[in-house]
Amino acid sequence: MSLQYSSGDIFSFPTIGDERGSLISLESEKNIPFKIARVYYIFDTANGVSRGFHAHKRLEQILICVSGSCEVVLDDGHQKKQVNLSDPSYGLYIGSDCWRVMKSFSKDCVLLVLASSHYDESDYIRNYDDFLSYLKER
Ligand code: T46
Repeated sequence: MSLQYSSGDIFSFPTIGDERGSLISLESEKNIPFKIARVYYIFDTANGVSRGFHAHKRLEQILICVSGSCEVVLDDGHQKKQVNLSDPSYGLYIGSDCWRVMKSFSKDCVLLVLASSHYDESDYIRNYDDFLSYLKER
């Protein structure tokens, strides 16, 4: 667990550019603060759809909007923070114990996610009241 980072932290990735265009390199435990175990991407999101509505008990992730734009609302049970993602050179860190909702996807949005663990449904808290109870019990 990268305890020095908090959900909502923004990572800035150096762009390597030349006359051909741009390139960004992401490396485990270098500019990404954990070992990358899984990569997935969300695209072709239907108009008006919001996703997420869950928290994770242990998972750490970096979200990068590599095309288009979307908004992410983070909620730690006390405060909400909204982050707009529209630049592939920035990544949004989300750690454990953070409720997230992704919304306002542009038609061309491709949201790339780097995750610290393999997919594990038992790590999800998918009910908001359960999330609040989980925070209280810890
Ligand atoms: C998160 C946000 C940012 C898999 O089989 N493997 C996977 O690696 C993932 C991520 C999902 N799935 C299955 C589980 C569901 O049956 O794909 C289906 C859709 O997943 P979900 O409804 O959880 O998708 P989102 O967009 O609400 O949430 C996803 C991630 O699940 C979640 O960890 O933080 O993106």
